[in-house]
Amino acid sequence: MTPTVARRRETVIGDPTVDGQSVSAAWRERALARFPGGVNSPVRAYRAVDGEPLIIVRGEGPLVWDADGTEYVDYVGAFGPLICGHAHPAVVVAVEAAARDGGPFGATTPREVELAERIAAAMPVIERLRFVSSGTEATMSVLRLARAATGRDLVLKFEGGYHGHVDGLLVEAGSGLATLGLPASAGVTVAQAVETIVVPYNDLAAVERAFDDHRGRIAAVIVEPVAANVGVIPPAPGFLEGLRRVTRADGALLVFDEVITGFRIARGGAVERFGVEPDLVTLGKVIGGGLPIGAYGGRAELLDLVAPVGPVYQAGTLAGHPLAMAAGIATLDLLMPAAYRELERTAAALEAGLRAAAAEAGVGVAVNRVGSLLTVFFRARPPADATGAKASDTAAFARFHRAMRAAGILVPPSQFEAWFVSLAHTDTEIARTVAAAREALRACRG
Ligand code: KE4
Repeated sequence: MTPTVARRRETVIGDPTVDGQSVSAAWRERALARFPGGVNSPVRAYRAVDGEPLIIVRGEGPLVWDADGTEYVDYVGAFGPLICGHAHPAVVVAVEAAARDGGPFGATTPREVELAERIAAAMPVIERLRFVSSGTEATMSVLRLARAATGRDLVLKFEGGYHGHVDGLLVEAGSGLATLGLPASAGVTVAQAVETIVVPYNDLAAVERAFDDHRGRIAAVIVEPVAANVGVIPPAPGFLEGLRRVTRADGALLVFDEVITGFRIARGGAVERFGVEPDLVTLGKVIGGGLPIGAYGGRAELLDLVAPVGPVYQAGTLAGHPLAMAAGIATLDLLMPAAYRELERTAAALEAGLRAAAAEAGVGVAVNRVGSLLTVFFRARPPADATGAKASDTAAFARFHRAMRAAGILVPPSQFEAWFVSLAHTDTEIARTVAAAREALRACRG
């Protein structure tokens, strides 16, 4: 069988070689001079896979091209926002129109209202919301609101839960911290960390013990209703329902961090998929169609505690940015029921193909999938929490990642990041991916 190799696109940005090095290498050198690690977000550095970070110049549908013209089937999808694929025509047209209208204006615009109304229609628990410019701002703000609403200080999160780089939430977090093996972040004070209680995901007994130990002092439980920052780990049966029961009994608020799952695993996110109603929800990624966005929302009586109505201050120069609103509206208008059926079909085909490829190669992997979120864990059994995920063979994953990249398939550069399947991925890309995985898994047996 001829080895699958990455395809090259005839148009290359700049000269294919610069002083004898590739165009990508030249860009990496210049980036290293300007950004820590040459990146504007740590997980892009490819350190966990011993790879040279990609310099990507263009994307279209399910594909991206690097600065040397190499083509990749993309499962990073900007880590979640691009559920409709790269440069979807409807999104491009909407953003162009918004750009022509000028702005931002430092004032409310109709597009903000239109996006908020679409979100509320899909997630009725979100009677009111506030747009911000990132998921981090959303989670930071929602915890300030929860503390104000309850008059309590403590927050409970889960090992491996990643909720953005909010000081108090960087304790035992996932995503880049898990990727880099960082238990927490330097610069977070003891005072900030001590107000965060951390228990294992899917461990309801540990949650109940925490509430027994801190009766009446926990403002909120913040949870990824599907853990996706230690790889994809679904909630155990009854886990989310248990969180709802325990928080309600104690007077604490339940926060679903749906920055990844919102409009991804269902139009109504985890709230719809699992039928458990939190008090507050954070959103991001998909609702901005790839432009900078975040949102936090919930019942009106809670959100009306936020300035200018109430005493909780939160603000943002570019909140509700017209171009992000336009991209979000265009994206959500593409996410009709048929779209979720297609995402399910495509992602299920990918899961089945990967399982078959691993079985043929005789490599023990566990594939976890929820909708179009998927992770191939290099361990025999699917993990139920962060400890289990971190027991994966990350060296084998790194070999797999490198082999897939050489075959023109871009898997997220960490065992602890989810693969994102988009509406742009067709049977063609799935077949290319499974063929490459068959070879890559054989090669990464070590
Ligand atoms: P941002 O501040 O990165 O927009 O969102 C923070 C955030 C909040 N909540 C959840 C559940 C998240 O997954 C994230 C951010 N996700 C990571 C990827 N796992 C962003 C990628 C990156 O840090 O570069």
